Amino acid sequence: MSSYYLTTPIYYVNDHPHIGHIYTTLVADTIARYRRLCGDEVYFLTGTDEHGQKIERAAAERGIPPIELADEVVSRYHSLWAELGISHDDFIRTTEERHTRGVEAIVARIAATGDFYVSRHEGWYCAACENYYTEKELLPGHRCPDHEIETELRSEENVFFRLSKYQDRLLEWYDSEPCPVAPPSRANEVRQFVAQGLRDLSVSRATVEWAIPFPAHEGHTIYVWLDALSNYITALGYDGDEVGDLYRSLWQGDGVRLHLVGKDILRFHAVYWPAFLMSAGLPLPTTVWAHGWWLRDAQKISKTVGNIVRPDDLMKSFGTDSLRYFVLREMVFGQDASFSDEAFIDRYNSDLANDLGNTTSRLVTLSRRAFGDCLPPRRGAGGALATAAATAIAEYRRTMDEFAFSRALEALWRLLSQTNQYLVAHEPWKKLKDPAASGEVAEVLWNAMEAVRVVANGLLPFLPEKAPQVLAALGVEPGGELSALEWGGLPTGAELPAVTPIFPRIDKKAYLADAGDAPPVGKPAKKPKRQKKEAAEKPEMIQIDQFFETQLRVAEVKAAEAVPKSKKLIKLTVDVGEDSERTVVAGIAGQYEPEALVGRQVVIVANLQPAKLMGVESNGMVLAAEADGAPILLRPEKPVPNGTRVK
Ligand code: ME8
Repeated sequence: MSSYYLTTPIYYVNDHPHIGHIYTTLVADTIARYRRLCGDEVYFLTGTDEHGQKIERAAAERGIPPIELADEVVSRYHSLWAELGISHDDFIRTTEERHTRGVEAIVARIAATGDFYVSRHEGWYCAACENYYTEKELLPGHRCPDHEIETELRSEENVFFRLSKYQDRLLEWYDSEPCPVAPPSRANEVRQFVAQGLRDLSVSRATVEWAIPFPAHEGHTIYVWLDALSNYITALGYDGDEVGDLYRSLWQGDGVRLHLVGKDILRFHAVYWPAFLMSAGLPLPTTVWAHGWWLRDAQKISKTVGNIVRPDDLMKSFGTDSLRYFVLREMVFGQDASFSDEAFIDRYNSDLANDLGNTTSRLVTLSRRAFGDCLPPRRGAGGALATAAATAIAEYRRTMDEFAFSRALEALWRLLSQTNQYLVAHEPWKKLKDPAASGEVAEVLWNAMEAVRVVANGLLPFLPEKAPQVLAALGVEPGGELSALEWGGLPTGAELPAVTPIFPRIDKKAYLADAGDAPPVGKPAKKPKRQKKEAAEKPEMIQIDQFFETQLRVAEVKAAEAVPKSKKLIKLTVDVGEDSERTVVAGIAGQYEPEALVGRQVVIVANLQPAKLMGVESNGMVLAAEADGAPILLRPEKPVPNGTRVK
């Protein structure tokens, strides 16, 4: 068993987390979960970067001590990581004593090699990067090339680190096999930067108090990046000569030492950090992997730029696994990607609700119907679908090893689509009542469900909450090893639980609508105010049995009243036949008076999950045609008995 140590950046505590921080951490978590399935001894570290001017200033603006701000943001990180199912082994804070001790030990080792000297320093300082720039690196107006904010011209006496001394060793390191900086385009950038010549680096600050004091240099504190980067080994118990077991096995052993970072901080990880380690005579990371940026309006999503996407709304509305799925499917790892709510909902509806959720529930429904609430007995060796699964598994494993997460997910979705084609070719739903076809139905359903089981096992690193639910729907336990991906793991004839929706469809219009309360009809998700956008939606094709999963019935309105405090909603009491009445809430108040509705027949969706609208529980949805944004109610051409099925 080999060790696999992986880290995220430690995040600044000057503000609460946003989608960018979530992304890196989700990627790390997905890798950690995958490597555990591969049988590696995984150790996954994340944490927070709490010193420096940025934090000092943010706390001052709030009128609180920096540690109070840090405690507040750290608790947000802890709860967010718990909500997202992040499976980290440790969370380091740079204000912890174990960290401070380790940083002092690293600084002492660098000092012992003679790589520090004191000199006067003048440069353009960006407080957001905590970094000096030369004039030619800046944007017009002396603005920071990363944050685009104005920098300050500063002059101070600093301790310098002899970075220039490590230029050749760094270049040699980049040329080692396999290249320790990835992806290759980023390795080239770093190589070019270093090859141009390195200037020594100022590693102390005379003006920043919220930092670790620089040993032997009174009045100076340690540069926040030297402090922060050290977390990767202080968290393992690096403490000078007295190193702990974790450090020994994970940092000195021959396993993987992987730093995942955004491209904004590649230089710190692929130039400064290895140079510090070389100077201190300590082992280097095996890989620094820099991913791209999440953009909004073509700009990096960032606290400093102020165009952030907060995860809370999305997670509350659609569940954390859907966010995990979206970011890993949508971003080609290494490149930039754009975040939008629309893209999020489209992906959710087409991939999760339709391809994965509907395929699973259709198969379970068919199997329960044909085999007395059980899985079919196994027949045959799987044929073409087993071959397709073997191809998908091989592609999945190869791409997971390369961190090509979107391609790994594509491979699984290709198998889902092949499964659906296989079902369409065999049409088992037409043969359920034919005893002579029972063997064929068993074979087709078993194979299709086995393919979905394989997909769900492949999804375990991505969807730690939902993938086990898909497996449970198929009557199987999640596999703890990668071998669970092999064809043949579905039991034969085991009992199947009744179908419950795993990925309920999102009403995109309702979510995106800029309305105060609810959309005209239907079940709205709880939503923040948003821009109304009409997107040309491609219709998705469904099977006839999917349509029949929706029960449409004629109902008669027995009573109607406006919902208090709502401009749009009317509460209807409807009779759906056999003397059964229920409440349905409809967003039609702009077009209809409640009294005019009494006695009228309408068409409702009768098997919709109940939903609360403005505090009133709605048990169904009234159908209406939408003309110029206004709902026009449907009714049968002539009266029919209440409860009549519409198809
Ligand atoms: O830089 N897209 O912390 P930080 C993708 N404390 N990823 C993004 C992103 C975006 N728009 N915005 C942020 C720091 N990230 C230092 C790190 S490590 C020793 C010290 C992610 O809070 C990405 O991983 O600014 C980026 O590198 C990191 O958050 C920066 O987080």
